[in-house]
Amino acid sequence: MVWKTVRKKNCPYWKQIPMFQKDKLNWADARDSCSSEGLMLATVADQPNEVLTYINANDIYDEKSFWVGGSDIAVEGKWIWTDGRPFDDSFPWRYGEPNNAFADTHGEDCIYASDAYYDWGCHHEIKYICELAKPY
Ligand SMILES: [Ca+2]
Ligand SMILES: [Ca+2]
Repeated sequence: MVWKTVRKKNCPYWKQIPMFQKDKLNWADARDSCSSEGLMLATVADQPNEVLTYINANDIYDEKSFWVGGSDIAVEGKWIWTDGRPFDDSFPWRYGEPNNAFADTHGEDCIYASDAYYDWGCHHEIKYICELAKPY
């Protein structure tokens, strides 16, 4: 995951932060929204716990649920990142997740970050995290 480098006003230090987006979109529209700005829906494979820590340690927004770039849309139960990488066995899913709830209707094929990671129906509209598409 490539984080945006920012510096707060009057702060001498640059720091790396995830790019949290405030608008609420379904997963596919969130992915397209990131793409339209030359970004990618965030692949948090390398720093999953750092992202959770950031969400929960910072007063980002009231509702702390954000789409990130992974899904099992193609093959149920086979989670892959939008950059094509598979999920590690050690990925910090919430206990009991992913559970593909509502499997008889829409199922849960997209992943969001909150206090942990959950699968959820891709049609829900929530905030999301983009990342830079390439290192710089
Ligand atoms: Ca699923
Ligand atoms: Ca779930």
